[in-house]
Formats: sequence, C-alpha cells, structure tokens
Amino acid sequence: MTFASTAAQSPAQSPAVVLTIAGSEATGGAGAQADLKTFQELGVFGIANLTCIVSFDPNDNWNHRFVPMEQQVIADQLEATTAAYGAAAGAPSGGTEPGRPVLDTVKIGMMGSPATIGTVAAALAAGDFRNVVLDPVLICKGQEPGHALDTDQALKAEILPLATFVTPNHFEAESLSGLVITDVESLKAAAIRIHELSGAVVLAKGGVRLSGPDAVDVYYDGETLEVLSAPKVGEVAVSGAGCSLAAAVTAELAKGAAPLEAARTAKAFVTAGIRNRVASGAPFDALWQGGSR
Ligand code: PXL
Repeated sequence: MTFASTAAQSPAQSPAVVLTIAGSEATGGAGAQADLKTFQELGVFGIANLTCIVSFDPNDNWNHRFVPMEQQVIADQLEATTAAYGAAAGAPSGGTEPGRPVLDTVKIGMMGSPATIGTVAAALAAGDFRNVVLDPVLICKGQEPGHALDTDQALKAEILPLATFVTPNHFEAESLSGLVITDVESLKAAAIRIHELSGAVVLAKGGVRLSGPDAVDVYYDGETLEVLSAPKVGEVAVSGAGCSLAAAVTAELAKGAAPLEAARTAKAFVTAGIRNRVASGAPFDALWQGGSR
C-alpha cells in the first residue's frame, strides 16, 4: 500500500511532535489518554506508545488490574515511532525533508515493571531527545507504597539519569530524595536533592498532601527555586492531575518554552482542569483537559 503525501502541511503549519511512553488507564482519567488529551489541547501532535493496560476493578474497591505489554510489542512501538519521527530517523522518504517535524521531546509515564524500564531506557539512550520529561509513577492511587520496590529501584537507576525534567508527587519526592516532606520548606529541600541526584529540572508537587489553603509545587532547575501556588480545589486528589501536569510541561517544552515557563503554564492548565473536573461512578473525579477553554 502507498500513501500519497501531496497533502503534507507546509513547515509553518507543522505542529511539534511529542511522544508519551505510558500505560492505558481504561476509564480515560489518567495515563496515556490524559497525556494525549493534554497534547491536543496544547496544540502539539501527540503519539502514545503503550507499556501496560490498567483497568480499575469496581468489584474490588477500584484497585488496579495491571496487564503489561509484551516487551517486543513495546520495542515495536518505539521502533515505529522513532523511524517515523525520530531525530535520527532514517525514514526512507522523510528523513531529510525540510520542515519535517522532528520528535525530540518525550514523556515517560507508568512503566510498571523492571523489564519495561529496560526496554524504554534502551530506546531513550539510542534516541536523540532534547527533552525527556519523567513522571516517576512509583505507585498509583489505591496501591500500597513499596508494593513494587524492584520497579522503583530500576526507575531510579535506569530512567532518572536520562531525564531532563522530573515531576514527582509528594510520595515520589520522598522516595527519590530520601527526605520526609511535611511542608513547603521540606518540599524545597527534596526538590534540590532530586536535582542534585539527577541533574534534571524538578517540579515537585505538594498537591493536596500538604496542609494549607493552597496547592503548592516547587520548581528547581539548579539556579532558580520557585514556589508555584494556586488555591486548592477541594482536598481530594483528582485522577489524571499528575499525568496532565507532566504532559503539559512536555507540550510546552516541545513548543520551545523555557522550563520555568513550561512549569507555570502546566500549573495553570491543571488548576483549570481540576476546577472543571468530571465526576463518575468511581470514587474519584477526573481532570478535564478542556477546563481552560
Ligand atoms: O496517575 C498515575 C497513573 C499513570 N498511568 C496509569 C495509571 C495511573 C493511575 O491510575 O493507571 C496507566
């Protein structure tokens, strides 16, 4: 089969291309679905390569049923994507066309197993990515902390060193930094520690886990330390907030925003999405990516 390319967009119209390597969350609140909706909303061409499928179980307290993709299937998706859009793409017809968008920005979401981390780390190391945004999904809501220590350790050892931007939540920031986080000051200390460990720009999320009227995140890039703050919308975490925040950072970086600007835009995007969240029969609401329209 051949595909005509006569309708190709002119360079000026080409959107930035971004990839999320993430899990599917069947109800559409979190994971790759949240990432793709965020990408679309922020005007970039989104690609999802799936690592696993999560289906909450309504008959078991909405716990996670987790099915990993076969490693070969993950590798196949990454091969197809990087051949089509990657910086080093040897795509037979597209490699050198002027104006062709180049995939240089990737978001890493839920990996789920050490094997998947190995497959993804190999693709990242082989690729030529300008921005690697890591949402270090160590556990999801409803799972017990530490249920998958081997996965947590592999993420720290193999993916964190490749990240250029990392967005840990309260629990993940404690795990990555080894510090206890009880307030904004300790969140700052954790952000600094995680930057020292990884070299990445850090956006550490306090969310609803820190007490007080505001949802506070800490940004640190090695020079600038900034507290990003917005009034809390309720005291209950909303599904997809973490995924959408990291996806919004990813989209903004791909469009050329500076890291601090990307963080500020992402915070505003998520705040609007939480204000306009979608209720469901599940015990948690889902962020609405169209909330800032
Ligand atoms: O919110 C973290 C997360 C990320 N990715 C997938 C998930 C979840 C939480 O449910 O299912 C696939």
